[in-house]
Amino acid sequence: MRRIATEEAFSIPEIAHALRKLCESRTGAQNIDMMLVRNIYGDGAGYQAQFLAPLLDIEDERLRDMDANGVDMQVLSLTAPGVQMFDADTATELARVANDRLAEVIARHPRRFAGLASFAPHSPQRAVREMERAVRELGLNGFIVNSHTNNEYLDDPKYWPVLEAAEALDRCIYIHPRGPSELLAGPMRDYGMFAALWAYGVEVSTHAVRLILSGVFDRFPRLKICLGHMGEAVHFWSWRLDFMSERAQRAGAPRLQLKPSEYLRRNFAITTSGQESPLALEFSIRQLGIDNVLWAIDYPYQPSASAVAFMDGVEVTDEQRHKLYHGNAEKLFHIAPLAQ
Ligand code: VNL
Ligand code: MN
Repeated sequence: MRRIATEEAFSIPEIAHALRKLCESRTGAQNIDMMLVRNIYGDGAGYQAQFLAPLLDIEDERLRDMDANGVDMQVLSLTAPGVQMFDADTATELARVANDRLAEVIARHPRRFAGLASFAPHSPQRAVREMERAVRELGLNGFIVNSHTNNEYLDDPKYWPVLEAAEALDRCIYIHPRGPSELLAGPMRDYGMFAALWAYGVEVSTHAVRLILSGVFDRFPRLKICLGHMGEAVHFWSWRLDFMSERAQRAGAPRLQLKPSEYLRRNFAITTSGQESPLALEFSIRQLGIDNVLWAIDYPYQPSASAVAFMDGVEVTDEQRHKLYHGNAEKLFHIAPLAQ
């Protein structure tokens, strides 16, 4: 059984270095992303400092971990917050370097790695050029964006060129979490909620609902958005989103051609990164359809072994397991199927 893991994080020394500089230059900042960045890239005191080495390693320990756990391929993406905390010029340049590096690694291990391209949303025109280069010249498999950029979301018309490019290039945009935007962040500072425990899901689910309700999927009907962490629970709200959005439209919200639940089935795919609940998976398959659910680990933040054990063990048909483990990923990310 070919296993393709679809939300697997990496970084490069240039970006780790730039993030470390950011920690030093904004020491007083209470910004949640700075808490996150310090955790990994700061003075080594952060509780997540152990992730820095495995993020930077792609071809040694990572490949051994994949071999040991029967993971055939990782779809790599530049880890959060990506390039989005830097100024537009720095972000544009670092995205380009990260994409080049990614393409080089994939060229050396075409059966082991695929990759999602980064871009700097804060400079939409240059982002579009990088997206085109990433697909046409580098052959990358899709795009990654770490949710908001300077507290703005992709439904903002200034970002429509990015959505248009993704649709035209037929590559999905994977919306990965970062620390929540300013006004969502306040209540997330306590009890360890600020990142993967809770805040990440609030941030990305809010982003997804904004996209749906703004009507961008009527403008870009073939745009595909991928959400990790079992869809950040957005589809759990399908019925209520449908019901309440009708009410909101009657009260002046943008008119939508479809119901939110219909956009979720048509324009979204979700992955199981960092969510090993069989019940949540069963619900997701029934709500979104088996073709829209993909397996992921969230390496190195989550262990490969339990992610494999989870997907090996869930009670689905063989045909469904094939789709979850690789068939859907091959289609969504344009990965060549193995010769029969
Ligand atoms: C992620 C997941 C990041 C779990 C984390 O810390 C974490 C991620 C930065 O998916 O980016 O603990
Ligand atoms: Mn992740």
